[in-house]
Amino acid sequence: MTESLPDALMLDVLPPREGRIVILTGAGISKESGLDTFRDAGGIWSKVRLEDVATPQAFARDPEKVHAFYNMRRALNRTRKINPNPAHLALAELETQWPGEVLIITQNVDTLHEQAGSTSLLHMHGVHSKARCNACENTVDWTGDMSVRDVCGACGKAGGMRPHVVWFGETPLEMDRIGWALSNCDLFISIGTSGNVYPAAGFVAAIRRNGRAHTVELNLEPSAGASMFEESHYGPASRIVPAYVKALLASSL
Ligand code: BV8
Repeated sequence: MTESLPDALMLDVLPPREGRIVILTGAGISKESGLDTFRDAGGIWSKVRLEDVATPQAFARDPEKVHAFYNMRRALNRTRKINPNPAHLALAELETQWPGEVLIITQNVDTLHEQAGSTSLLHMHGVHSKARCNACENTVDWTGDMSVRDVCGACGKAGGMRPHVVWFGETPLEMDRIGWALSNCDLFISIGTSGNVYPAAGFVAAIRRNGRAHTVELNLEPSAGASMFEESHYGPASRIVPAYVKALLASSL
C-alpha cells in the first residue's frame, strides 16, 4: 500500500517484537545532509561518466582522473561540514531501542551512519575514507587527497593506492553476511535508493523468493523496484524515516 505520509504513521504490517530488521540505504538518505545522489537531475552521473571514474578499467587507464573524482568527494566531506540528518539519527535510535537485531547495509561510501551512532552497519560498496593497496591489499584510513605518487605503508610500493570503494564490475563486500541477513530477517526496509544498481537492487526480489521478511520502501519517489515492495511510504527521508521508526518503536512497547 502506498500513501503520502501523515504524521501519525499507520504501519501495514508489524514485525515480531524480537524480529530481525535489515535496512538497505542508498544515496537518497544522505541527500538532505548535502551530498548529491547519482541519478537524480544534477546528480553525480550527470556530471561525470561512471565508466571514466568508477571502474577498474578507468583506474588502469587514467588513475589521476579517478583520484581527482574521489579527492573531490573526500574534500566535500571535510569542508562542507556534512552532518547526519534526522533519517540517519532515527536509524541509530532504532538500533539502540529495538529489542531485536538491526543491521544497516549501505551502498553509500560516506560515513554518515557511523557519525549518527549506528554500529551494526556494513558498507557493501566500501568507504571513501579508506585506501587500499592494489599490490598487497593493505587497507588504511585516508581522509586527505590521494595520488599515484602515494606509497603503500605496508609493502612500500608506489602508485598502487586506490580508494577502498567497490567499482562497477567488482564484487561488493561482505556478500556472504548479506545473504544470510536477507534470508533470516523479519523486516526489510529500503531507504533512498533508485533500485538501479545490482546486486543491491535485487535484494527485495531475493527476499520475496526465499526469505520471510515484510518488505518496505521509504523513498522520495517510487524506485525501479517499487512493485516488489509490500509496503511503501514516499517523502523526504528526514521526515518519513523518523516517522516510520517512531511507529515501529511504539509497536514494540
Ligand atoms: C557486481 C561506489 C558481480 C562508487 C557504486 C545484475 C546482477 C549483478 C550485477 C549486475 C547486474 N546488472 C548489471 C550489473 C553490473 C553492475 C550494475 O548494477 N550496473 C548498473 C549501472 C546497471 N553492478 C556491479 O558492477 C556491482 N558488482 O555486480 O559484481 C557480483 C554480483 C553479485 C554477487 C557477487 C558479485 C558493483 C556495483 C557497485 C558500484 N559502486 N558505488 C562510488 O560511490 O563512487 S554504485 C553507486 O550506485 C553508489 O554506491 C550508489 O549508492 C549506488 C546506487 O545508487 P543509489 O544509492 O540508489 O543512488 P541513486 O542516485 O541512483 O538514487 C537515489 C534515490 O534516492 C532515488 O530513488 C531518489 O528518488 C531518492 N532520493 C533523493 N532524495 C531523497 C531520496 N529519498 C529520500 N529522501 C530524499 N531527500
